[in-house]
Amino acid sequence: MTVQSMGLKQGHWPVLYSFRRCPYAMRARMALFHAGIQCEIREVLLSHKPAALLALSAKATVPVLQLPDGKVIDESLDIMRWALGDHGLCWQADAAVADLIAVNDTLFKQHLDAYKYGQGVDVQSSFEAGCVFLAQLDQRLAASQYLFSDAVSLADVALFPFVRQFAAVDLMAFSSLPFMHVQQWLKGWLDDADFKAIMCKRPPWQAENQAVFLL
Ligand SMILES: N[C@@H](CCC(=O)N[C@@H](CS)C(=O)NCC(=O)O)C(=O)O
Repeated sequence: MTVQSMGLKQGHWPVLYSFRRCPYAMRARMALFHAGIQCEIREVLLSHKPAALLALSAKATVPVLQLPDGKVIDESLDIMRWALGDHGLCWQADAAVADLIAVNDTLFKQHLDAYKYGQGVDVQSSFEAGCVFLAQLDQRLAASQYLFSDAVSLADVALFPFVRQFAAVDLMAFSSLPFMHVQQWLKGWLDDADFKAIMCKRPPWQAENQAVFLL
């Protein structure tokens, strides 16, 4: 779907404040791209957040989606649900899916940050704690191609950017894990054409520049 088919004039499409490497922003971009929702991408430097972003959302995290009617969605999962819900797409997104995403966004994210940034606790114990979650994912992926079935679920798209980040801390350590299914699943996402498209590099957005980059 294009902005034109959504009945929008050029310049009146959704605007996504995003950060290329942020896993929350990746999952939002994946859903928007999958739904064919053309929007303007404003690449944000987290160290220099633009005033326009701060004015939209006091919590000042990315991603933030501003709709042409002025509505603001500043949680990645809400952006995904908006993109998919409003456009009749069918990634499984029931309570079980939401529960797994919640574990990812709380426990796994904590272990990931501690492993990645060596925060406080021992890096090795954070790695091992993260692996407990990966083992659960591996069990699921041994039973089906994706986390809940042989079709993509919201959880697959919501989680893989975090698993990607975990893997990237130490690729050798990740590839040595006995989690063949997770490794294949992640590789599938990294090779995915939509993922390659949403990872396209863009210069940081500046209010005074007129350049518009579309997703
Ligand atoms: N719950 C939020 C979390 C978003 C989030 O924490 N994003 C990070 C970047 S990966 C951020 O913007 N952090 C603020 C900062 O670094 O100043 C969501 O799902 O959208």
